[in-house]
Amino acid sequence: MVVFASSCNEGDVITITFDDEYYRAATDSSRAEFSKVFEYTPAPGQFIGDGKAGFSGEEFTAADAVSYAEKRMAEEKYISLGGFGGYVVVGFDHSIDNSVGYDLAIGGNAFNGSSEPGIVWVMQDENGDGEPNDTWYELQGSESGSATTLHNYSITYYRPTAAGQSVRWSDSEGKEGEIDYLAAYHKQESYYPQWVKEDSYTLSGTCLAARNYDSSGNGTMWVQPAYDWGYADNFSDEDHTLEGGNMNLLDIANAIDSEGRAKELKYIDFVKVQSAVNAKSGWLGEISTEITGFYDYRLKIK
Ligand SMILES: [Ca+2]
Ligand SMILES: [Ca+2]
Ligand SMILES: [Ca+2]
Ligand SMILES: [Ca+2]
Repeated sequence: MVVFASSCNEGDVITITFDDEYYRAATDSSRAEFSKVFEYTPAPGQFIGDGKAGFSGEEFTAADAVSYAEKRMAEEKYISLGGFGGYVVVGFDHSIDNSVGYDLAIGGNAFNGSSEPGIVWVMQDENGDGEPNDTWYELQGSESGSATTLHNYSITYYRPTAAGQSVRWSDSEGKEGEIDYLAAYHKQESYYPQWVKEDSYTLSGTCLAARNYDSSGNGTMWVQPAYDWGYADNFSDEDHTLEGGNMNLLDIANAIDSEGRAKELKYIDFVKVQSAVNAKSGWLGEISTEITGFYDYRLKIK
Protein backbone atom coordinates (compact mmCIF):
# COMPACT_ATOMS: atom_id res chain seq x y z
CA MET A 1 0.00 0.00 0.00
CA VAL A 2 1.21 3.49 -0.81
CA VAL A 3 -0.10 6.40 1.23
CA PHE A 4 -0.13 9.87 -0.34
CA ALA A 5 -0.42 12.83 1.96
CA SER A 6 -0.87 16.03 0.04
CA SER A 7 -2.63 19.35 0.01
CA CYS A 8 -3.91 21.75 -2.60
CA ASN A 9 -1.80 24.58 -1.25
CA GLU A 10 1.02 25.50 -3.56
CA GLY A 11 4.43 24.87 -2.09
CA ASP A 12 3.31 22.14 0.30
CA VAL A 13 5.53 19.09 0.39
CA ILE A 14 4.02 15.88 -0.89
CA THR A 15 5.15 12.95 1.24
CA ILE A 16 5.03 9.38 0.09
CA THR A 17 5.17 6.61 2.65
CA PHE A 18 5.50 2.93 1.96
CA ASP A 19 4.26 0.60 4.65
CA ASP A 20 7.06 -1.79 3.72
CA GLU A 21 9.73 0.64 4.85
CA TYR A 22 11.18 -2.06 7.10
CA TYR A 23 10.90 -4.98 4.69
CA ARG A 24 14.11 -7.06 4.73
CA ALA A 25 14.51 -8.80 1.38
CA ALA A 26 16.10 -12.25 1.36
CA THR A 27 19.64 -12.36 -0.04
CA ASP A 28 21.85 -15.23 -1.23
CA SER A 29 23.12 -15.66 2.31
CA SER A 30 19.67 -15.72 3.95
CA ARG A 31 18.87 -18.88 5.85
CA ALA A 32 15.60 -20.80 5.64
CA GLU A 33 15.80 -21.60 9.37
CA PHE A 34 14.66 -19.21 12.11
CA SER A 35 17.56 -17.06 13.34
CA LYS A 36 16.45 -16.23 16.88
CA VAL A 37 14.08 -17.24 19.66
CA PHE A 38 12.62 -14.15 21.31
CA GLU A 39 10.51 -15.84 23.96
CA TYR A 40 9.77 -19.33 25.20
CA THR A 41 6.89 -19.39 27.67
CA PRO A 42 5.40 -22.87 27.81
CA ALA A 43 2.41 -23.78 29.93
CA PRO A 44 3.21 -26.38 32.61
CA GLY A 45 3.66 -29.85 31.15
CA GLN A 46 5.36 -33.20 31.55
CA PHE A 47 8.35 -32.19 29.41
CA ILE A 48 8.92 -28.82 31.08
CA GLY A 49 12.09 -29.07 33.13
CA ASP A 50 12.62 -32.73 32.14
CA GLY A 51 16.17 -33.79 31.27
CA LYS A 52 14.68 -36.08 28.60
CA ALA A 53 13.56 -32.92 26.79
CA GLY A 54 17.06 -31.47 27.07
CA PHE A 55 16.60 -29.27 30.15
CA SER A 56 19.69 -28.95 32.32
CA GLY A 57 17.69 -27.93 35.38
CA GLU A 58 19.65 -24.67 35.38
CA GLU A 59 17.06 -22.66 33.44
CA PHE A 60 16.40 -19.97 36.03
CA THR A 61 15.61 -16.96 33.85
CA ALA A 62 13.61 -16.15 30.73
CA ALA A 63 16.96 -15.74 28.91
CA ASP A 64 17.99 -19.25 30.00
CA ALA A 65 14.71 -20.59 28.61
CA VAL A 66 15.31 -18.82 25.29
CA SER A 67 18.84 -20.30 25.09
CA TYR A 68 17.44 -23.75 25.76
CA ALA A 69 14.82 -23.39 23.01
CA GLU A 70 17.34 -22.00 20.50
CA LYS A 71 19.80 -24.80 21.12
CA ARG A 72 17.14 -27.51 20.89
CA MET A 73 15.61 -26.27 17.65
CA ALA A 74 19.04 -25.57 16.11
CA GLU A 75 19.50 -29.36 16.48
CA GLU A 76 15.96 -29.95 15.15
CA LYS A 77 14.97 -31.48 18.47
CA TYR A 78 11.57 -30.77 19.96
CA ILE A 79 10.63 -28.17 22.50
CA SER A 80 7.28 -28.73 24.18
CA LEU A 81 4.89 -25.82 24.64
CA GLY A 82 3.14 -27.57 27.54
CA GLY A 83 -0.64 -27.42 27.97
CA PHE A 84 -3.03 -24.82 26.59
CA GLY A 85 -1.59 -21.37 25.94
CA GLY A 86 2.15 -22.15 26.07
CA TYR A 87 4.06 -20.48 23.23
CA VAL A 88 7.35 -19.75 21.52
CA VAL A 89 8.24 -16.68 19.41
CA VAL A 90 10.93 -16.71 16.72
CA GLY A 91 12.37 -14.37 14.07
CA PHE A 92 14.29 -14.81 10.82
CA ASP A 93 17.29 -13.10 9.21
CA HIS A 94 14.99 -11.73 6.47
CA SER A 95 11.31 -10.97 5.94
CA ILE A 96 9.23 -13.93 4.74
CA ASP A 97 7.13 -13.08 1.69
CA ASN A 98 3.51 -14.03 1.38
CA SER A 99 3.95 -15.88 -1.93
CA VAL A 100 1.25 -17.79 -3.75
CA GLY A 101 0.59 -20.90 -1.63
CA TYR A 102 2.51 -22.00 1.46
CA ASP A 103 5.10 -19.69 3.03
CA LEU A 104 6.07 -21.29 6.34
CA ALA A 105 7.09 -24.79 7.36
CA ILE A 106 6.95 -25.67 11.06
CA GLY A 107 8.46 -28.87 12.39
CA GLY A 108 6.63 -30.98 14.96
CA ASN A 109 6.38 -34.60 16.15
CA ALA A 110 2.87 -35.51 15.01
CA PHE A 111 2.05 -39.01 13.85
CA ASN A 112 -1.15 -40.81 13.01
CA GLY A 113 -3.22 -40.71 16.21
CA SER A 114 -1.04 -38.07 17.84
CA SER A 115 -2.01 -34.57 16.79
CA GLU A 116 -1.52 -31.78 19.32
CA PRO A 117 -2.42 -28.68 17.37
CA GLY A 118 -0.67 -25.39 17.91
CA ILE A 119 -2.15 -22.20 16.50
CA VAL A 120 0.27 -20.18 14.38
CA TRP A 121 0.44 -16.38 14.68
CA VAL A 122 2.47 -14.00 12.48
CA MET A 123 3.73 -10.45 12.93
CA GLN A 124 5.29 -7.79 10.75
CA ASP A 125 8.00 -5.64 12.31
CA GLU A 126 5.86 -2.55 11.78
CA ASN A 127 8.08 -0.19 13.75
CA GLY A 128 11.33 -1.62 12.40
CA ASP A 129 13.02 -2.05 15.78
CA GLY A 130 13.75 -5.74 15.25
CA GLU A 131 11.54 -6.77 18.19
CA PRO A 132 8.22 -8.64 18.14
CA ASN A 133 6.35 -5.76 19.81
CA ASP A 134 3.88 -5.09 16.98
CA THR A 135 0.54 -6.74 16.07
CA TRP A 136 0.01 -10.50 16.08
CA TYR A 137 -2.29 -11.93 13.42
CA GLU A 138 -3.64 -15.44 13.86
CA LEU A 139 -3.44 -17.75 10.86
CA GLN A 140 -6.88 -19.22 10.59
CA GLY A 141 -7.21 -22.96 10.37
CA SER A 142 -10.02 -25.42 9.76
CA GLU A 143 -11.57 -24.75 13.20
CA SER A 144 -11.57 -20.95 13.10
CA GLY A 145 -15.25 -20.62 12.24
CA SER A 146 -16.38 -23.52 14.42
CA ALA A 147 -18.93 -22.86 17.17
CA THR A 148 -16.77 -24.93 19.54
CA THR A 149 -13.69 -22.74 19.11
CA LEU A 150 -13.20 -20.33 22.02
CA HIS A 151 -11.69 -16.95 21.19
CA ASN A 152 -9.94 -14.86 23.87
CA TYR A 153 -9.86 -17.90 26.14
CA SER A 154 -7.48 -17.63 29.08
CA ILE A 155 -6.12 -19.95 31.69
CA THR A 156 -4.19 -19.35 34.91
CA TYR A 157 -1.70 -21.91 36.21
CA TYR A 158 -0.71 -22.08 39.90
CA ARG A 159 2.72 -23.10 41.15
CA PRO A 160 2.57 -26.31 43.22
CA THR A 161 3.58 -25.92 46.85
CA ALA A 162 5.60 -29.14 47.03
CA ALA A 163 7.61 -31.43 44.74
CA GLY A 164 5.71 -34.07 42.81
CA GLN A 165 2.36 -32.28 42.74
CA SER A 166 0.07 -31.74 39.77
CA VAL A 167 -0.28 -28.13 38.55
CA ARG A 168 -3.69 -26.60 39.20
CA TRP A 169 -5.39 -24.28 36.72
CA SER A 170 -8.55 -22.19 36.43
CA ASP A 171 -9.91 -20.74 33.20
CA SER A 172 -12.04 -17.93 31.80
CA GLU A 173 -15.01 -20.33 31.49
CA GLY A 174 -15.09 -20.83 35.27
CA LYS A 175 -13.60 -24.31 35.09
CA GLU A 176 -10.73 -25.77 37.11
CA GLY A 177 -8.44 -28.70 36.62
CA GLU A 178 -4.89 -30.01 36.77
CA ILE A 179 -1.90 -30.77 34.60
CA ASP A 180 -1.22 -34.23 36.02
CA TYR A 181 2.07 -35.14 37.63
CA LEU A 182 3.11 -38.38 35.91
CA ALA A 183 5.46 -39.91 38.44
CA ALA A 184 6.18 -43.03 36.34
CA TYR A 185 7.46 -41.09 33.32
CA HIS A 186 8.57 -37.57 34.19
CA LYS A 187 10.25 -37.35 37.55
CA GLN A 188 11.46 -33.74 37.66
CA GLU A 189 10.28 -31.95 40.81
CA SER A 190 7.80 -29.68 39.09
CA TYR A 191 6.16 -29.23 35.69
CA TYR A 192 5.77 -25.49 36.37
CA PRO A 193 8.51 -23.56 34.48
CA GLN A 194 11.04 -22.69 37.16
CA TRP A 195 12.04 -19.46 35.37
CA VAL A 196 8.50 -18.10 35.83
CA LYS A 197 9.00 -16.10 39.04
CA GLU A 198 5.33 -15.46 39.80
CA ASP A 199 3.35 -18.03 41.78
CA SER A 200 0.72 -18.01 39.04
CA TYR A 201 0.62 -16.90 35.42
CA THR A 202 -2.08 -16.45 32.82
CA LEU A 203 -1.93 -17.43 29.14
CA SER A 204 -4.52 -16.35 26.58
CA GLY A 205 -5.39 -17.31 23.04
CA THR A 206 -7.73 -19.30 20.84
CA CYS A 207 -8.79 -22.68 22.23
CA LEU A 208 -9.83 -25.58 19.99
CA ALA A 209 -12.23 -28.30 21.13
CA ALA A 210 -10.46 -31.49 22.21
CA ARG A 211 -10.86 -34.61 20.04
CA ASN A 212 -8.92 -37.10 22.13
CA TYR A 213 -10.52 -40.33 23.29
CA ASP A 214 -9.59 -43.67 24.81
CA SER A 215 -10.10 -46.28 22.10
CA SER A 216 -9.48 -49.22 24.46
CA GLY A 217 -12.22 -48.37 26.97
CA ASN A 218 -9.78 -49.23 29.77
CA GLY A 219 -7.50 -46.23 29.57
CA THR A 220 -4.60 -47.85 27.75
CA MET A 221 -4.98 -46.56 24.19
CA TRP A 222 -5.47 -42.84 23.80
CA VAL A 223 -6.01 -41.38 20.34
CA GLN A 224 -5.46 -37.71 19.47
CA PRO A 225 -7.00 -37.32 16.01
CA ALA A 226 -5.88 -34.78 13.44
CA TYR A 227 -7.60 -31.50 12.67
CA ASP A 228 -8.18 -30.72 8.99
CA TRP A 229 -5.61 -27.99 8.30
CA GLY A 230 -3.83 -24.87 9.49
CA TYR A 231 -2.02 -26.00 12.68
CA ALA A 232 1.45 -27.02 13.82
CA ASP A 233 2.12 -30.53 15.27
CA ASN A 234 -0.96 -31.82 13.45
CA PHE A 235 -1.09 -34.99 11.31
CA SER A 236 -3.26 -33.25 8.72
CA ASP A 237 -4.09 -34.90 5.39
CA GLU A 238 -3.79 -31.51 3.79
CA ASP A 239 -0.75 -29.64 5.08
CA HIS A 240 1.34 -32.21 6.95
CA THR A 241 4.39 -33.56 5.14
CA LEU A 242 7.25 -35.91 5.96
CA GLU A 243 9.36 -34.59 3.07
CA GLY A 244 12.38 -32.79 4.49
CA GLY A 245 11.17 -33.43 8.04
CA ASN A 246 7.95 -33.83 10.02
CA MET A 247 6.28 -30.53 9.14
CA ASN A 248 3.09 -28.57 8.70
CA LEU A 249 2.88 -25.99 5.94
CA LEU A 250 1.19 -22.64 6.52
CA ASP A 251 0.00 -19.80 4.31
CA ILE A 252 0.33 -16.17 5.42
CA ALA A 253 -2.74 -15.44 3.26
CA ASN A 254 -4.80 -17.02 6.09
CA ALA A 255 -3.99 -14.17 8.48
CA ILE A 256 -6.97 -12.72 10.35
CA ASP A 257 -7.23 -9.80 12.76
CA SER A 258 -8.65 -9.87 16.29
CA GLU A 259 -12.17 -9.49 14.85
CA GLY A 260 -11.69 -12.49 12.57
CA ARG A 261 -11.46 -10.41 9.39
CA ALA A 262 -8.93 -11.29 6.69
CA LYS A 263 -5.70 -9.32 7.01
CA GLU A 264 -3.53 -8.91 3.93
CA LEU A 265 0.15 -9.13 4.76
CA LYS A 266 2.78 -8.91 2.03
CA TYR A 267 5.40 -10.34 4.33
CA ILE A 268 6.05 -11.20 7.98
CA ASP A 269 9.07 -11.08 10.31
CA PHE A 270 8.03 -13.05 13.42
CA VAL A 271 6.14 -16.28 14.07
CA LYS A 272 4.53 -17.58 17.25
CA VAL A 273 3.06 -21.03 17.90
CA GLN A 274 0.74 -21.55 20.84
CA SER A 275 -0.70 -24.79 22.28
CA ALA A 276 -4.37 -24.76 21.32
CA VAL A 277 -6.14 -27.51 23.28
CA ASN A 278 -6.86 -27.77 27.00
CA ALA A 279 -7.25 -31.50 27.60
CA LYS A 280 -5.39 -34.57 28.80
CA SER A 281 -5.19 -38.17 27.68
CA GLY A 282 -4.90 -40.32 30.82
CA TRP A 283 -1.40 -41.71 31.31
CA LEU A 284 -0.20 -39.77 28.23
CA GLY A 285 -0.81 -36.58 30.14
CA GLU A 286 -1.74 -33.16 28.84
CA ILE A 287 -2.10 -32.41 25.15
CA SER A 288 0.92 -30.25 24.37
CA THR A 289 2.24 -28.97 21.05
CA GLU A 290 5.86 -29.83 20.21
CA ILE A 291 7.97 -27.81 17.77
CA THR A 292 11.30 -28.79 16.21
CA GLY A 293 11.94 -25.75 14.02
CA PHE A 294 10.63 -22.88 11.89
CA TYR A 295 11.47 -22.38 8.20
CA ASP A 296 10.88 -20.03 5.31
CA TYR A 297 9.22 -22.67 3.13
CA ARG A 298 10.23 -21.07 -0.22
CA LEU A 299 13.89 -20.91 0.81
CA LYS A 300 13.76 -24.40 2.30
CA ILE A 301 12.62 -26.04 -0.95
CA LYS A 302 14.81 -23.89 -3.22
CA1 LIG B 1 1.11 -17.47 0.81
CA1 LIG C 1 8.87 -4.25 16.24
CA1 LIG D 1 2.95 -33.26 23.42
CA1 LIG E 1 3.26 -33.66 19.70
